[in-house]
Amino acid sequence: SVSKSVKMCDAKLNGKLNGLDAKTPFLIGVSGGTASGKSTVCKRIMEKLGQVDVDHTQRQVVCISQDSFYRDLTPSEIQKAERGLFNFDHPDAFNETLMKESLMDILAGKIVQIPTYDYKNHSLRNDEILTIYPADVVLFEGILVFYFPEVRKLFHMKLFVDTDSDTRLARRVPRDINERGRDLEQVLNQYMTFVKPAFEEFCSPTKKFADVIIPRGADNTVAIDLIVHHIWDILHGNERENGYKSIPSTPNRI
Ligand code: UZR
Ligand code: MG
Repeated sequence: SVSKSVKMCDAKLNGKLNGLDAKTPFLIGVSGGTASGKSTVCKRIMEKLGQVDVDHTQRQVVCISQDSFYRDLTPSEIQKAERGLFNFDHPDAFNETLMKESLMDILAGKIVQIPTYDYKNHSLRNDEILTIYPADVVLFEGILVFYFPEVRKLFHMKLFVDTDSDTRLARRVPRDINERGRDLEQVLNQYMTFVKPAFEEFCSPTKKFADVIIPRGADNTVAIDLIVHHIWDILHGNERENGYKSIPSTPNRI
C-alpha cells in the first residue's frame, strides 16, 4: 500500500502538471458534419453508461451542444437569418470565449448554467437554461468543437462521426422542415450556400484531430461499444491513479 499511495501522489502531481485538478470530469468532444449523428452517438454513450433514467442533478454523464454557444445576433443579422442568408456554419457565428470559459469551469468542477438554443427564432432561450452539475463524464458535441485550438486542447478524448454527405443531407432536409420550421427551398439553398462549403472548409479538416473516427455514426454499435468500454476502463480501472473522477457502479452500464 506504500506503493499505492506513492502512485496516488504521482497521479495528483500529473493532474496538476496537466493543469487539471486531481479530480476533474472526463471531457469528450464529439464532432462531425451536420446530421452526421453526433447527438445520437452521445445519447447511445449515455445510455450505455446507464445515465438516461437518472435525474439531471444526479447524472454522472451529461451532454452539452455547441449550439448553446451561438453568439447573439445583431438586428440586421437576425433579418438575414430569417431569409436563410446568415452563415451559422462559420466559426464566427460562435462565442468562442464563452465556450472556452464554460468548459474550463466545468473542468474545474463548478456548477455551470448553459442556455439552450431555439432554431426557429435563431436565438438563445433564456427561459430554458441547462444547469450542468459537476459530472464525471461531459460530452460536448457540435460541428466545430475541434476548430478552436483553445477549446480543442481541453478535451480528454476526441471523437469524429464520419457519415457520407448524401446521407447527411437526406437527414438534414426533413429535420429542418419538421423540427426547425423551414421550407424545402430555403433548406437546400442554405445547404448549398453555407452548410456544404463551411463543412469542407472548417469542419472536415478537424477530423485529423480526432482520436477515434466513427464511420456511419450511430449505426456503428461496435465502435460505440469499444468507446464506452474504454471510457469505463479509464474511469474505473485506474480510478485513483488517473486523476479523473470515477463513476460509481450502475446496474445497466454496458
Ligand atoms: P447539427 N442552424 C440552423 O439551422 N439555424 C440556426 O439558427 C442555427 C444553426 C444549423 C446550422 C448548422 N446551419 O448547419 C446546424 N445552418 O444547425 C448544426 N444553416 O446542427 O450539428 O445538429 O446538424
Ligand atoms: Mg445536433
